[in-house]
Amino acid sequence: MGAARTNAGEVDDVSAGTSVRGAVGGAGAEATVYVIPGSHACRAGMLMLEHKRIPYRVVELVTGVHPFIVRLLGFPGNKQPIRSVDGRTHRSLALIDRMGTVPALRLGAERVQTNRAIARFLDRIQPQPPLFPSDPERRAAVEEAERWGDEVLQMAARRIALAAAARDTAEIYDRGGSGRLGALLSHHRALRTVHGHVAARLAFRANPNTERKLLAELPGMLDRVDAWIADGVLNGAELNAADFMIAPSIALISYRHDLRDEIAARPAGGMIDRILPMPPAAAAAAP
Ligand SMILES: N[C@@H](CCC(=O)N[C@@H](CS)C(=O)NCC(=O)O)C(=O)O
Repeated sequence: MGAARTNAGEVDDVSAGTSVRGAVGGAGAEATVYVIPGSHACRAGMLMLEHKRIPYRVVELVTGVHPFIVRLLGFPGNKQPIRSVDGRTHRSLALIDRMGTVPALRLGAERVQTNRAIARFLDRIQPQPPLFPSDPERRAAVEEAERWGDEVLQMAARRIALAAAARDTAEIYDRGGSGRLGALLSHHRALRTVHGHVAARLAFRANPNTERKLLAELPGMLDRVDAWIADGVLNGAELNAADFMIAPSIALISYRHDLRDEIAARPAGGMIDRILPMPPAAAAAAP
């Protein structure tokens, strides 16, 4: 089904988290997050758990069969499609959405899917530190950025990265074997290539035509992120749910050699350096 590891090495203060675990989940309850390797969406969920200092176990599922596995694990999936490509949800995407997406979080008896639901669930069970500002106006601004990060940027980032990887993995950092989000799709190089092709063609329609349009839209999307940073909605003193939603998508786009410098030169580049710094071992893989 997948490989399990704890994130003990990744959370600064596991002992602080242990007491939290007892408080939120009852005796023995442990947070488990089901993911696929290198997923920007999954990293958003993991970052929120780390923000809350809730220790969690990561179970990596095999990419491609993961929607079926999360369903078998008792997650409900989505009655309505939650994602679209070029303004519509085609049949294979609708099927995957119905089966269910990752990140999928299990904590005690609770099972929560989608980052927006996970953010609200985490704020409910453990209010501190918050994922949303308490001031209603500032909260509305963060929620707007979070929604855009979920509905627009997350899919655009996935398709922009997939379009390059499906053409030639040499177009992305370390051929997708390492980077800010780790190895993408699979830890095995050959499988990564296969998954990339299948995802690009079947699920996400990432091809030279759609890529042209996405790349034309990218500067506007990055401007939007930079404007939110300038307004203090993103990358402020206290990070929030929108930061954790958006930073992994920018990090994924920056795997592309041809886009990395443009991102690095922007405030959005500073944001990913703060939230998702390049792991030292991955930096060594730089060309
Ligand atoms: N936007 C949702 C969905 C996340 C999402 O699309 N997850 C992907 C992994 S990156 C997934 O499970 N996809 C199923 C598939 O496309 O096969 C969220 O942030 O929770």
